Amino acid sequence: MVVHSQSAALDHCSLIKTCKPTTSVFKGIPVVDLRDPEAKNLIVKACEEYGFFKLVNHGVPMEFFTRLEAEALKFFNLPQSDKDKAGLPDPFGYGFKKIGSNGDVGWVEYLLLNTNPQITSLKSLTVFRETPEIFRSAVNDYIQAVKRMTFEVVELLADGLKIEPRDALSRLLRDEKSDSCFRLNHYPPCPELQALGGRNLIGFGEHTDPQIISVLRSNNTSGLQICLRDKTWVSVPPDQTSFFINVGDALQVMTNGRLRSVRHRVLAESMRSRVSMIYFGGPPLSEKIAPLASLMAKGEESLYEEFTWWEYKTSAYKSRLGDYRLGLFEKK
Ligand code: GA4
Repeated sequence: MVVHSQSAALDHCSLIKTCKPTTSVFKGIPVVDLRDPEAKNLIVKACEEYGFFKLVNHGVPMEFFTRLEAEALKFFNLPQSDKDKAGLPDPFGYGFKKIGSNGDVGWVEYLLLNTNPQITSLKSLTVFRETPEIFRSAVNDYIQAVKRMTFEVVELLADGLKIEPRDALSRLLRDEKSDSCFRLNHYPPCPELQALGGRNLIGFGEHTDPQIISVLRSNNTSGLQICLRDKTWVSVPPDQTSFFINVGDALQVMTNGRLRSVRHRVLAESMRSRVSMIYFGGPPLSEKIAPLASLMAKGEESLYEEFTWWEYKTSAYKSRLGDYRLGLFEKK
């Protein structure tokens, strides 16, 4: 996404929403140290209060981040015509401004990849010409390490919530048919933002993630915001060494609303480019998504109609980004 002139850039921006700048950098993001003996309780508390937390001491080597970030930038810095050869994200490939298939747009370009099986056949890799292997191994190493760490996190969460068996969540992510995906986002700087009267350009509009859990790592740029329970938007201070973890819609249902998926969005920066990498851990398509029996109090009823992940995903992919997608599945 190379910006040629101010007017061209503003043309580009014209469909993309802006919002008032939010000044509040939130100091209260819960931080969980994966090696803390109390981690399981802290994860539960963070997920209950915010549906979101920062994970430190996670054991994934920084080298995996920097290698993948460099590879991602190599791709995003290719000429637009080369990137376009990578194939549209239907569902996996390269996307430029368009998000989903229902008219949502953002100041973002991205690669969307399947995590099962390993990244082997993605058409977009051919644009790397002589270096597809380097990209492939950077993605695979990163995903493998992040998955392993995520399994541990959801097992701690299950422990903390006293879910039985302990692998009730992690087995869904470990399953070779798990419908998980991976996204590399690039939010180019938008210097012309100043011309928009100090407003912020929406990089990725507000939404919740449909899956069980999402694990994000970004470079040191700000932009990520979460919506607190009182509906205020707050900025998450960036930390390129840590992960940010989101509760997704499926986990909300599996905990019968005890944990809530967090609404979040990304604002573009005017001077620096943001790169983020997100693993979305989802269950197999055929899996029934319903409250886990061990979490239900005596006589408690599910807040949701029963559905499979395939049904939910199909419905989600027909929705607009900002929709409250679980609404369709709530019991009346
Ligand atoms: C949000 C979480 C993931 O990025 C994603 C997104 C997907 C897409 O970009 O194609 C969706 C969005 C996400 C939710 C609603 C639908 C589908 C765009 C959109 C408008 C890959 C996912 O699984 O759902």
